[in-house]
Amino acid sequence: MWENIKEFASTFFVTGDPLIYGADVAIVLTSIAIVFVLTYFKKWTWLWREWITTVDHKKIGIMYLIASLLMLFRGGVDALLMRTQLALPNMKFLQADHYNAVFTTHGTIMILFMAMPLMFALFNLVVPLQLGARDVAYPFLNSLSFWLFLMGAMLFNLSFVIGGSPDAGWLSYPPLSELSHSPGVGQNFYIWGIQISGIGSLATGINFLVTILKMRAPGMKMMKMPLFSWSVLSSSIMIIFAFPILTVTLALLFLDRFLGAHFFTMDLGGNPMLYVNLIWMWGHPEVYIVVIPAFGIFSEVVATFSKKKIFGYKSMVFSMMLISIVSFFTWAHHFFTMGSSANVNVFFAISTMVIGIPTGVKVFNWLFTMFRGRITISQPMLWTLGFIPCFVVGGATGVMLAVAPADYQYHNSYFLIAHFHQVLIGGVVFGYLAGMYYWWPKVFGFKLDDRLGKWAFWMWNIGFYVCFMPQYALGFMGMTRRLYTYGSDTGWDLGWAPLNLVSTVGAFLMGIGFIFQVWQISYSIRKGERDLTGDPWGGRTLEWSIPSPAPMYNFAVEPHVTTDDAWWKVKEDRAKGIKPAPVKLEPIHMPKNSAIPFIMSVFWFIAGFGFVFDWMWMAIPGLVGVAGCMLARSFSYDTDYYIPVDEIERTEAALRGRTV
Ligand code: HEM
Ligand SMILES: [Cu+2]
Repeated sequence: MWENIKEFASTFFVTGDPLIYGADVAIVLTSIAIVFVLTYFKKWTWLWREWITTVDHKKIGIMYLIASLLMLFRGGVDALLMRTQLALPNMKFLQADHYNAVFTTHGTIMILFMAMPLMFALFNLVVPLQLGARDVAYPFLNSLSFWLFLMGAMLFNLSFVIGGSPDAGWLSYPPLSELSHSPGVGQNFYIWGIQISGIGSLATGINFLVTILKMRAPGMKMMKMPLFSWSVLSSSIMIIFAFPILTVTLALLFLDRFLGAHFFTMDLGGNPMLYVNLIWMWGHPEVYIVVIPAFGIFSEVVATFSKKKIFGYKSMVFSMMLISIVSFFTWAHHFFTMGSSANVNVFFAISTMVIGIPTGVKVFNWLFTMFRGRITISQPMLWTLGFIPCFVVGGATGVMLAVAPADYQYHNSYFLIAHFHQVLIGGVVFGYLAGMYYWWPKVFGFKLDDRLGKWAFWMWNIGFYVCFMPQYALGFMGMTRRLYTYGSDTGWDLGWAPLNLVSTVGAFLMGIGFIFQVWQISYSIRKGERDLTGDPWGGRTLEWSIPSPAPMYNFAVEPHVTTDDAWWKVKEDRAKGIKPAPVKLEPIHMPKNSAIPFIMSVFWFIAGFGFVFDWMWMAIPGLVGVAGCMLARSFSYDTDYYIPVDEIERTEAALRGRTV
């Protein structure tokens, strides 16, 4: 009996590495600390009422923001571990199999559990306010999306201490990810972590598509909509078409592993390249899903801080929509070396290069907006200015990679690693950070400290080039990706070591940048400049017309829109002495909180955990619980309420008293 338990525990818990024992201790201590603090300060009901059961888009946005910054930390630590191992030849810091696990979790976490939720954070925090709406179209579904994401992310992260991490790369190619080559549970954690959060992402795409199509303030025609909202529309459409492909692909891989099917095996009619094609049919649109909203953010920031209307609004809209379509026809550029015919490769090479055109149009539009503008270099603008050169070089190296015959040299080399980090960090991370700094005062009611922010920016920006420029050269010098170490012959004779060392220094500079940001946030919570105006930057769009932080119903009266840059117009009218027509307050219709999204996601977690370990006694009750929650939701009719006029009056008086 005792022997059995011991044997089970030794396979169930990951053992043998000091890093992992450290993590075990950290997890236990943090959990105890959280429980203690919540109990000591009697915060359990507050947590449940205000956060866990909330359907308010603003609070859901804040929860996404916190979760994604934590994931940025985890993914960043993974990155530093890898860079430490590669700093010098023959390093003994990480073993080969451990290195495999680390690049796998780094890539997966950064894209799916950092970039995606950070993007959803901004969708939630900004879109309804920009549209003049009171919430998203489906607030209940929105909460469900968040909890599914969080449970999926937790399941994935658990593999670090329980069962073992996945280690077949961030896209989990077969045959490596098949049972024959990865018999452990790591790959199952990968499949279920992503499946569960993927359902949430799909639902978010649907939610924001409908929100943008149906919830805009009266008078806001599509072509009067702010560009960030346009970018969210473009991204949501891509999510809706791309995520089902991911779900099906991972489901088929699961059937291979779970039931011994042969979709992607090497024998009995299976074909691993089928998987590679399918996963990139999702994977390529996925990178545009995360980068297009960054373009939207830059458009808002550039216009606001140049004190000008965005240059080329229509061409901006058109290029975003064009990119979202063309991005579905480029996937094979990830495996030009597969052996398809020259004609096939030519098609994908050209479609890839075509994307450069609308992207270039956007870059010129930003430059023309700044041209002769009254530019203020605030923090959001700083990240935007850092982004432009970085993204342009990243785009140019992307076009180099798109040259199919040349890709036989670049493929899977460090040149590729440098290229995609350039667009992912320079485009996505810089973009979302610009967005975070821009909308932070709207969300929290205070600005983030300027001086610490500048330090953070320069550390990130300089660190970025120091880290990734040498990697282009390393790629040309023959260093391949996913390499866990190199000998002193290549290291010193071929000159890999000095470049790798420089690269590692750059990575740590970015790490210091992140520490500055943590410092900046904790400092500004106490000392940050309060925003009493609701419009600290002189904004142009509707979110700046209401107090910061916004009241729970956002707009006391529905705004009526007549032009683009709707709030700018109101301010111009006011300056001319034109008074807005008096309005009458009416009761506001709001959705009620619900515990079902959280409970349902916990059941998904239980089901997922059961499937990971092949424990049907756990998986089936989990699924039954999910079905039960669906039924409970179907029969709950008490889902909404009205905020009475006197309560709105009181809230507004308090807010305006403080704000005007
Ligand atoms: C913050 C600084 C970052 C550093 C220093 C860094 C470093 C690295 C390193 C050393 C690798 C492994 C290369 C290899 O051995 O093949 C890697 C892979 C990867 N990184 Fe990053 N990274 C950073 C940020 C990011 C971000 C922000 C994203 C995405 C949004 C990202 C996505 C990826 C992906 C997808 C892979 C490929 C994983 C695989 O090969 O399966 N990284 N990164
Ligand atoms: Cu691609």
